[in-house]
Amino acid sequence: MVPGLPLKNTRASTGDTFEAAVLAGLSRRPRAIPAKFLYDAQGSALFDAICELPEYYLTRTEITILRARAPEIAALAGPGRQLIEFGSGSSVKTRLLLDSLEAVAAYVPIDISGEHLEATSRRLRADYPALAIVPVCADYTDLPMLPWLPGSSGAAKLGFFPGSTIGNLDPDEALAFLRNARRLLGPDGALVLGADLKKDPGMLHAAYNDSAGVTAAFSLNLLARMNRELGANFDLEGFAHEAFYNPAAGRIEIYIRSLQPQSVRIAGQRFFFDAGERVHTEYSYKYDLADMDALAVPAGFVRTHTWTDPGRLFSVNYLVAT
Ligand code: AVJ
Repeated sequence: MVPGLPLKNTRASTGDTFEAAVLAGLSRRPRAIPAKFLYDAQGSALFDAICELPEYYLTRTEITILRARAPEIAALAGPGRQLIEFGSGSSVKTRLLLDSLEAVAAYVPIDISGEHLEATSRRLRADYPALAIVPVCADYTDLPMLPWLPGSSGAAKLGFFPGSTIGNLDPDEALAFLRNARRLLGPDGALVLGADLKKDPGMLHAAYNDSAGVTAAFSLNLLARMNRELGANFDLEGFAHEAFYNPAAGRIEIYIRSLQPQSVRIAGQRFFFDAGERVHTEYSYKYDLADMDALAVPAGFVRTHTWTDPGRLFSVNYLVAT
């Protein structure tokens, strides 16, 4: 075990750079770029704007559930846990747990963005002066170990993975993530997992095709990011956001579609797009409770509690290590 990973000595990711991922993703068929690259500073700001949209019910519904159920979650978890958050961002939802959990041994936010981690940790330290905060700058899908905390080495761990971020992972990736989370959280571990529920396809469609066009801007920011960072020359007017619910697969599928035949230069290479050709950017899987169990059980968890809203739009699940 390594003694408490200091922020500066950690690696953001062992995975691909943006350039390598783009060149590889546009060179294969079907074309696809991993969703994690949507979240540069501008993409993160656009995602925050998505969360405020009337059609995008996910964030506000989950926050309402967490606010109502935090005392119950805290009672289940018991006192003295280390709280481990996978993809902590601005830790807004975490505060709801921190306000109810008793005698938290340490809070370990894991995030790929070092700037987010530093700013968020600074704000949290001001508001929770007694809390030990140990940020880890890493890709949470690919994390070999948690920091060794001498002060709370025996503490049981509570994982937190809100936001239906699990929906971005395909079933194999979701299982691999949960297995790794189970390993990191240990035999006394538990996980609070937020997941968007299956529902009326019309409502799902609206959530990913908002009338203000913010989701389209979020998608197309991937092209703008290539222009900014990879010297690409995408004309954003020549592409469109496309999102629809695939009921057989239980997921929203998101693509960027080329509106005409065109040629684009990216990092010194030339790429041709046919009229109508698509680049896949995101899946957003929807989980009913049977889907959740089918994922949790083979990963070494049992779902003991699920909380939802009156409209059954979103679920917050309590999984316990088996
Ligand atoms: C952050 C993965 C939960 O799937 O709803 C929102 C991302 N993409 N609108 C989702 C997203 C377009 C979001 N997650």
